[in-house]
Parts: sequence; C-alpha cells; structure tokens
Amino acid sequence: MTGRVEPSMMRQHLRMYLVLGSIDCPVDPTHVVQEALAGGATMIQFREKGDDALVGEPMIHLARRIQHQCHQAGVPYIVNDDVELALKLNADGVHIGQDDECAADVRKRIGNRILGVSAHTVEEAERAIRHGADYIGIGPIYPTRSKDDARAVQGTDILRILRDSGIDLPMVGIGGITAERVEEVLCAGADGVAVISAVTRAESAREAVETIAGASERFFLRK
Ligand code: TZP
Ligand code: MG
Repeated sequence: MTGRVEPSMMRQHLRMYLVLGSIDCPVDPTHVVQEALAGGATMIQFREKGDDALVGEPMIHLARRIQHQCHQAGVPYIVNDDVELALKLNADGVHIGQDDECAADVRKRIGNRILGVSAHTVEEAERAIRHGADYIGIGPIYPTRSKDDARAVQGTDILRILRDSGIDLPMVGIGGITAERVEEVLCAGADGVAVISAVTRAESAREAVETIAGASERFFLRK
C-alpha cells in the first residue's frame, strides 16, 4: 500500500463485511470464508474471541489460512484487536474497540494499514476520526447473540445521529443484521453492513452473502 486507503475505496470495502472466528462457525471457518468470498464478501475480519476460541499456534494458523484466502480473492483482511498479530501477518488492517489500545497509538504502529474503530456515540466517533480511523463500526444496531459484552442495542437511529452531526467518515453498521434489514441500515446512513451469524450460521454462506450484497447493491444503484 502506498498511502492511506481512500474513503471512496473504504466505502466499497464496507459493503458486505464478514466478521468471524472459529466459534461463530458450525463448520470449518475456512469453508465459510471460501463460500463468502465466492458470494461477494467485500472485506473479512478475523475475530477469534470467546471462551473456546483458539489461542497460540492453532489461532495463528487459522489466521494465516484465512488471510491467504482473502489475498487470493483480492479482499482486504482485517484482524480484530490483536495489533501484534496483524503486524506479524502483515494484515491489511486492524479493528479495535473502545476498550482496546488507544486508536492513536494503534495508528502509529500500523502505518497506512486500514484502521477500524467501534464507536457508540458522536464523541467516540469524533475521537476515532481525530486518532486516525479509516472507518467506524457502529452497533449493535439490532439484538445480537454473537457478542457477549455487547452494549445496549442502538437501533438505526444512531447512524442518523452520527450523519446528522456531520460525521462523514466511512461507517459500517453491525449487530443482528440480516438481509431483510440491510436496506434500513443503509437508509440510515451506513456505507455497508458487517455481519457474523447471518452468514456464518446460514445453510449456505455463499447464498447469504449474495443476498446481502444484492440488497446493498440495489440500494446504492437507486441512490
Ligand atoms: N459488535 C457489535 S455487535 C457484534 C459485534 C462484533 C456481533 C455481530 O454479530 P451478528 O451475529 O451479526 O449479530
Ligand atoms: Mg475489541
């Protein structure tokens, strides 16, 4: 990468953003990734979390396999929380929450790689921007079962509040998003949707991604 990702490119990457780790997947996560990439996933985040999550070498091995799949497909590969891992793998970016390392410090460590920051309020979003975020993740928009320590459900109103406050940074909604809800999330101001279970627990991850990506494409064609 020669410089920071352009906002217009970032918005494209956020269209159908798959987030996953081994505990989110009833089958081999690399199978889910393969199907999701075939269905048109636009970015993938490795988020290996939870009581039974992989650690150590098995975790790094899975992280590398998914990175390889993303690389083959030409899709950016983002690592959740673990800046060390992202640097070790030379991932395309990092996503951090409000309880993780300070975004400004992460920006310094990762250079021009993509930096995503979760935000729940206008203040958090503005700080993330000052600290060098390339996009903000907003949620949970709807109830979710995929995050134990999720904050209160925000609804799509939070997306409108952020946009109305003048925040223009690429923004992705997350939490309980299904194909039926894509339009509502995008209408409220998101550039894309980040999903776990709607894809990882679908009978066909490929079809799930195709349906979500299709809904998003239709929305932006009309805009
Ligand atoms: N951050 C806010 S909600 C959430 C994360 C990681 C989980 C989203 O998972 P799902 O299954 O799409 O609701
Ligand atoms: Mg985190």
